[in-house]
Amino acid sequence: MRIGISCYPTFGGSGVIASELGMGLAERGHKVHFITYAVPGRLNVNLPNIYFHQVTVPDHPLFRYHPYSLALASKIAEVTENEGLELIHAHYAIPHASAALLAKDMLNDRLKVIITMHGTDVTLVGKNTSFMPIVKYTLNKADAISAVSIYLKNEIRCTFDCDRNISVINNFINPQDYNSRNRNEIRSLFACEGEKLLIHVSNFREVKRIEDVIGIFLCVRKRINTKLLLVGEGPDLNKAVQMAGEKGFASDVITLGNRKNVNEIIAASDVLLLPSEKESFGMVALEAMACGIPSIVTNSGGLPEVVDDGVTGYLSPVGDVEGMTNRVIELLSDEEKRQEMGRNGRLRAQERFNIKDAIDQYEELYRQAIMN
Ligand code: GMT
Repeated sequence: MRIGISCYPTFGGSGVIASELGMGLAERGHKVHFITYAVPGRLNVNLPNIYFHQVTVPDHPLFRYHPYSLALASKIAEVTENEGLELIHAHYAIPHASAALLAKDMLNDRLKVIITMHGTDVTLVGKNTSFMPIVKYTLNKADAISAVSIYLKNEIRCTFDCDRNISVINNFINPQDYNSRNRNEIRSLFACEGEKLLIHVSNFREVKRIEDVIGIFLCVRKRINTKLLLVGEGPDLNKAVQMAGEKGFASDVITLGNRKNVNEIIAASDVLLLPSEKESFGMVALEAMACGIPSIVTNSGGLPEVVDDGVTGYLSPVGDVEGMTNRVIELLSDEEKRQEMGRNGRLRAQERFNIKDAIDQYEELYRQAIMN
């Protein structure tokens, strides 16, 4: 197939999934064209069958807000004409899927539009009154829709009163990208002998409850010699550093920014913290499982579909800093248990969330959309 993919080219889970999917499809012989404003962080453009088309928005004195969606729609239409795309797979409803529908209209329907809803495009952005009508329209007009968890599928149904068929295709990992080969070497960059390492990876937005990450770390730090790695960038990152600094632990919190080798950094840690208000899926918890690292997560949104409570990590109520602290201390004090949970997680990630199955499911979704 000749496939277009549009996504946010950032380090967030939706960009990671779009990139890994594209590379997996290319490996199976499909021609995959990425259409976005920058090369996605995880995409290897040097692979056969992978192409990149940059969307640019010219500056103009009349533009108070740059019309990226329109430039994207024009680019999708242009690439479809030039490369004979059969379908475009849009990750995140706004603006990717709505722009793809506009391109489809420009091409007199000669393009199928497949949307994968990722989470905040439903739970935050989609619910906003400025966007609700366009997301609803987009869902009604798309040729096929997928959601990354059962939770998200149900949210789409309720939020947009949507009775369309929605396929649940879970996020996935490629097992060969996750190993602990460099664990000791990377660990020694951050922790001294005998020190433990907690890790949090996110875009540091309100929904991630960064104050709980720091609250848990500070309580654990009182009992066990521990450092905290913060990977990613976002508005609440400085708040986190400040909170730790106020308690005199600034030097134990290590900020790493966005990292391409996040897999290796997670694999070098002991426990992942993800105390989010809500996650449609929680890609980083799956990545931690694939690395053999247990996670402490909240039992909200799609997280219970990813983390098996007491088997691959622990689920706690949102805001239960004390409960999550106790779980972390339990794991840091019992290396055998921590490793056993890690092994369970790795196995579950490989068996239940394998890239091969996910690509099979996406290919089937594409075929159905093309046939209809
Ligand atoms: O809005 C975000 O938080 C970023 C967004 C993304 O683009 O990666 O994350 C969402 O999609 C991920 C990939 O499917 C999921 O793993 C995350 O759980 C989801 N974020 C939320 O639901 C908050």
